Amino acid sequence: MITLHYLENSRAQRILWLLEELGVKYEVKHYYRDKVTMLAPKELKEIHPLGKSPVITDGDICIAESSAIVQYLIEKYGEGKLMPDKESDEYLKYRELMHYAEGTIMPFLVFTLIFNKIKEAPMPFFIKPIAKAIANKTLQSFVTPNVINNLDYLESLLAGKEWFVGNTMSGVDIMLSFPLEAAAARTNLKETHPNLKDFLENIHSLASYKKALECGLPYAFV
Ligand SMILES: N[C@@H](CCC(=O)N[C@@H](CS)C(=O)NCC(=O)O)C(=O)O
Repeated sequence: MITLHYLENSRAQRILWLLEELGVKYEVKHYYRDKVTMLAPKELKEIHPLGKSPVITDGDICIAESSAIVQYLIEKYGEGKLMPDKESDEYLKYRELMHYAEGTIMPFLVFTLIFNKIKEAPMPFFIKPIAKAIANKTLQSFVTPNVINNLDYLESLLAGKEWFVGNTMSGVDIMLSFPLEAAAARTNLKETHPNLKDFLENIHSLASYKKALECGLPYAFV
């Protein structure tokens, strides 16, 4: 039996969506963030030493890292669905974007969160203007231009099409749902990146996505 270790308001939502899309039997174990630090509870470290979510167990197998989980589940249970043929050119794009979701776009979105938090963090009054200036400068000169560059790239991949790889839904769409939902929470995508906004509206209308929302814990990104 597959068990998904699911932390509230986390990347685990996309794994739940994948499990629903695959139509496999699974169970979900829920975890709650610390109300002050927002970190995961220590029980998650008993499942995997990193103590992050998502993590899945499947019999004796334990896998962390969303993209590794997505690939494992699709290859083991997908019966050919949700991934291109391994010999095709599309498979190369699929693999690239699988790595890209957590390896490139996510770090810039996390930097955005961290530098905005620094601006609001409690600190001695005489340090606050300096910390704020450094945070603003880093956001303006490095972080935000990179977020825009990545959103522009993804927007271009969806020109005239519904899914990121080929013309059918794949694991890449599932992987990219989280960074795009995180970006949409801060940006008016309808104005800046309409293809990405349409993509989000499309996936949010799927029965599998709606069922996953029902089975999970609060997910503030939708
Ligand atoms: N690259 C990892 C990131 C895992 C991760 O950082 N998960 C966050 C939730 S979205 C987490 O567990 N945060 C709680 C913490 O850091 O204590 C993945 O894609 O699975």
